[in-house]
Amino acid sequence: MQKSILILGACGQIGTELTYALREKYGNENVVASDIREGNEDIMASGPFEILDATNYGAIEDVVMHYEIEEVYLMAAMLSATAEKFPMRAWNLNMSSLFNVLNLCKEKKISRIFWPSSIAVFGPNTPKKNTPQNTIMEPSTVYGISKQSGERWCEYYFKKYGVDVRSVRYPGLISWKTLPGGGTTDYAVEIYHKALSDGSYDCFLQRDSRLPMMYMEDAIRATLSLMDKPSESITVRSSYNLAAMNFTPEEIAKNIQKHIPNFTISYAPDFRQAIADSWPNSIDDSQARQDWGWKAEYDLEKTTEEMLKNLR
Ligand code: AKB
Repeated sequence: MQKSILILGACGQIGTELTYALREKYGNENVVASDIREGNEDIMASGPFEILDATNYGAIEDVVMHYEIEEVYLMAAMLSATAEKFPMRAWNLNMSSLFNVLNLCKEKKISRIFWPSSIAVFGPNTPKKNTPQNTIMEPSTVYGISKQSGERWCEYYFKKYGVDVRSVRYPGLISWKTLPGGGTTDYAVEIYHKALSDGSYDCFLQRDSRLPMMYMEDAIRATLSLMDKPSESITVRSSYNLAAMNFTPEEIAKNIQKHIPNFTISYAPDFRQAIADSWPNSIDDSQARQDWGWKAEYDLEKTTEEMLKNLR
């Protein structure tokens, strides 16, 4: 099937792998990667690449018109830890980029949008275990507030203007191809790098902080699968809960020790501990399973094997 696609934030942690997957599926020339600055050379060389600021409506519109774009994946965002340091910049980036793509779709310049939400939409008063699709949402972080507001706007644009926007609440994502930047779940990637380079890791979360996580391959598969489904099968237009595994820093360390017996971990919780404490331990994703057949394939065991094998 032919389709022309634009990815905003293509050089980030998810954007990079999404670009590879979409180019593989739809052909390099049909997938325009863009970012605020030059980044991953492979992404820039393997297909069309544009320097694009996701907060600039006019600039996005020009690229959309030039390449006759049908679908936009908006992956540009400021994540939880960085957003606590720059609240207004985070709010501006996360919200204005979303309004830009929602409005492009409302104006019928594009026909479909993917926008990622996060487990950060939940807050301290949300049930922590098996957090349901519909529950108390009182996020206490800037990032979480922007994602929850974004979800409300997505649903509003769908109901009011028929905008075909689709979304999942990503848990912490683990990949070996790209490093994450500015998130609270980043420790679960750093730990593999440090285990191999130093044989030890000083974790910024405490030993028993349980958080929902997912291997990147699962996250990309979920994203592509949701975007492929007929509109009628999508009953959630805010954002779908999505789950794969959950673990604590101590559990991931023990798992790594099965492969690197001398690996040691120490704990020095910083400001990110409070963010982690406000998020769920595990997620109920039965709505996504029911509506579009979602099922994760990677558990912690398999993730550790893949991470260590590829990073070695
Ligand atoms: C973060 O830690 O901020 C992100 C997220 C869970 O959305 N990885």
